Amino acid sequence: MKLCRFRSPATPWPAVGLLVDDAALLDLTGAGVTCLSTLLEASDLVARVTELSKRSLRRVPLAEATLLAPVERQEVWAAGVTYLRSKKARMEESDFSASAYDRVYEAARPEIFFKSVPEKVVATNAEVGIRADAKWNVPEPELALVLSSRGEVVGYTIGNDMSSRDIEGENLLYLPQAKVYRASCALGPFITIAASEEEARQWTISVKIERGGEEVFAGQTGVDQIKRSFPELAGYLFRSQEFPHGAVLLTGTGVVPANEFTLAASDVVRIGISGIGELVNTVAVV
Ligand code: DO4
Ligand code: MG
Repeated sequence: MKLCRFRSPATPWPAVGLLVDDAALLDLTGAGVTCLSTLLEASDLVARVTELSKRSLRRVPLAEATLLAPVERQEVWAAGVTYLRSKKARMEESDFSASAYDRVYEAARPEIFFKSVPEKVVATNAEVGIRADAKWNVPEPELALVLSSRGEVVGYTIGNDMSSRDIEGENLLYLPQAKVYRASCALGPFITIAASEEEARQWTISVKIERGGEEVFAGQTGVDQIKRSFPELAGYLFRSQEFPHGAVLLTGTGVVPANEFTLAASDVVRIGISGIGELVNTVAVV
């Protein structure tokens, strides 16, 4: 079951939708559901959405809908160095920080950093940013855990943790600048619910980058390569802090292009996760 936020010619305000037959959205407004983060708080979410799916609600063809980022009031955080590939890439990027990456990969406490407030998250088909003052920029395709205020994993979406590798590599203390800037976080298009961690670990994550219609990078990994369990990551995020509206937690990247590669303006980044869909964004210098 896949939920989303969308607009359509008949609903120019953000509405909550349920994907049906892979081709249409059931507009949940008619059932009184106007806030996705409130719906995600339901203690019996799967039963509630199953019941909604049986109602005779307005159907909007997917082609007529503009999909919005599936966050409203949730802060977005990100875990890092959760895949061996990420640890190796960061150690290559900086002698200065290599031991920090090596240590955090093995440590009990994961790396977790703040990524975005919801209003700064970009949706599928919108532009993601590369910093004007950075020279080495990459997308980071990541599975994102959608967490309730109770810290439970209630769904999954696709995240792009856009990153400036030269800024990050120059000094670890520059990490917030490498990670948090205009249009540096994309999420969407759907939130898949009713999948266990065991099922999600069978999904593949792929990324394709196109430049002028040609593919300039393609890579793939599996969710099963994430070193830490989902409750472990969520548990650390929720230590000593509350998220009254829930939170989104990106789980780290396992696909890193070769060191010679950097994104350019107008590149198209396509991130697919088999159980969720495809997040597509064009790159712009910001
Ligand atoms: O510490 C650097 C960031 C790590 C990260 O974002 C990742 O592994 O995905
Ligand atoms: Mg990342």
